[in-house]
Amino acid sequence: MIYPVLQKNNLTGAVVKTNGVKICGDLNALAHKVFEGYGINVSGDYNVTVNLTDTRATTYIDELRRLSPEKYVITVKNDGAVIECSTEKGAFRGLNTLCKLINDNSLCEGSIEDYPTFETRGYIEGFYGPTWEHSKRLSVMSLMAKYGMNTYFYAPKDDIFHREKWRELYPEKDLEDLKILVDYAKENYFDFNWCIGPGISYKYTSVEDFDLLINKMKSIYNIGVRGFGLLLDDIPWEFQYPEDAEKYDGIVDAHIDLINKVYDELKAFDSSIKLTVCPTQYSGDENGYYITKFGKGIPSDVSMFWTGEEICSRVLTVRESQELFRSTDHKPLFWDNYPVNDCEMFQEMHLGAIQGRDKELYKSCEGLISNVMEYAECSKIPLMTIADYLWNPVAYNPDNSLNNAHREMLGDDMELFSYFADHLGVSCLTRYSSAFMSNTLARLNFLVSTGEKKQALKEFSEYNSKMRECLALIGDDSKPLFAEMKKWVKKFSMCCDLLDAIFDVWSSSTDENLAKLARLTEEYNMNGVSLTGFCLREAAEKTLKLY
Ligand code: LTM
Repeated sequence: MIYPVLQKNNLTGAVVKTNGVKICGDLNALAHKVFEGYGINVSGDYNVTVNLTDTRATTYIDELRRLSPEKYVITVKNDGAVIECSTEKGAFRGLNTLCKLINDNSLCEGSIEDYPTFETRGYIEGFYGPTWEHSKRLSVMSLMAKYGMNTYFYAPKDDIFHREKWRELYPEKDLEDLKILVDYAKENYFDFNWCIGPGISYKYTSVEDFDLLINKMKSIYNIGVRGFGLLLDDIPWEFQYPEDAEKYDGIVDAHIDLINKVYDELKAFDSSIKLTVCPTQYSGDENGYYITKFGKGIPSDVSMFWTGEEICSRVLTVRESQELFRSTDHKPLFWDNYPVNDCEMFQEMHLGAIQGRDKELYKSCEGLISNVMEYAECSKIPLMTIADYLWNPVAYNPDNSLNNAHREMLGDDMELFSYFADHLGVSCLTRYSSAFMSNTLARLNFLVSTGEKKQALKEFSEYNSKMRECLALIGDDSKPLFAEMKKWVKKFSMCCDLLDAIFDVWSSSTDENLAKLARLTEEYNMNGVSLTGFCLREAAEKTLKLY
């Protein structure tokens, strides 16, 4: 099985064995690059032909009633496969699929017709906290391109040239790194959007500020960027300068004026430029005064971010999306605040699969952009599930998608890792404790209360050994993924100590064992890092009372 799930998979014939491919047809260099990226030998004898053909079959999606440059069709025969598509993007997607099938040993005779359901699928570095290292940016983008995402927004709140020093141009080195990222995005068929958030100090009546803003955008245009974001989130609702308050009726009027002026200036400069904006009210009531006026006041082809009914929304629904369109004349471009874990969420680690987004959301929105965590390696796990959902929401299954993400990141260690990850359930999507732990503790309690203490101790000991095995795995901080999770690994280690202490009291309730359990319980409760919730505390506290 490969991910994202293919839309129409008719690979039902005999298994095709390849010992490497021979690349023919169009886009030879691209095909070489993709196969080599998957470690597939390109001096083999299995013919792979890419045909660029702009036909109905390669461009039109019947089910969605729209055209897509990313659609492709693959025919697989015993002696070769043909990828048909209308653009390089389509070829890139088809080649990725073929590579995954070969590496998964699931290439069979038959055909595939595949295309993305959501048009805009991507992520934003839009969080507060340490910005991603340059190398991490490249690494995440490369992986997400393999999973079919196509859009990236650069908007780190802690890049001072994005907000505080928005008037200043980037230092040379920063600009060089940005250019590398912009070029990398092109190679990976990503639309790159660079964002600026001037609102904390922007003077809406100042010609000088306007010129500085445009000048900054042009400096970014010069490194190849054609997508821009003007973000007015998390800025004061009140005017900062008396001249602004005098000129405009309200803050929304100033925002509309600014956006229209920026848009006109950019379009006059290069009509291919794309603008996305984030309003100051970006969640909640779709019919509020600000957002209604804002949406109707800005050009209809400017994209508008929206985070849903909440800043970090448990669900995103067709209903709210349609309502926003009705009130603002803009389909939302969802800024999905998952897996981000900044601000008040800094003690949580969000590794779960995306859920709670309507399967038909694509019909009423422009797309979905996920706001990531400051932890780039960790973000890859939920991002893969988001990419799966966006490509094929009908076939999306959170558990299967998450399993695949674990396999991608951890290979053979995926099972052990999934036990650990199960303890990190708290996020805006769900508040559940670890199912693994609560089921185990419930079973142990049951055994004890029905007089099966010996069996309970046996199972408890097995469980604790498993937890220790997990700890040994994640304790290896030479691995980038685990290095990012130190805080949660430490808490998991406390969790293992606490479980051992409960076990010791169950085995022998000496004063010494009870005192140790009391101390570890307090230490565990005092540590604010979010791991399992209630069930472990309950087990510890009940043990202290009962023994
Ligand atoms: O969500 C938006 C539009 N803005 C900020 C983000 O920068 C931040 O990462 C998230 C999560 O805390 N919340 C916001 O309000």
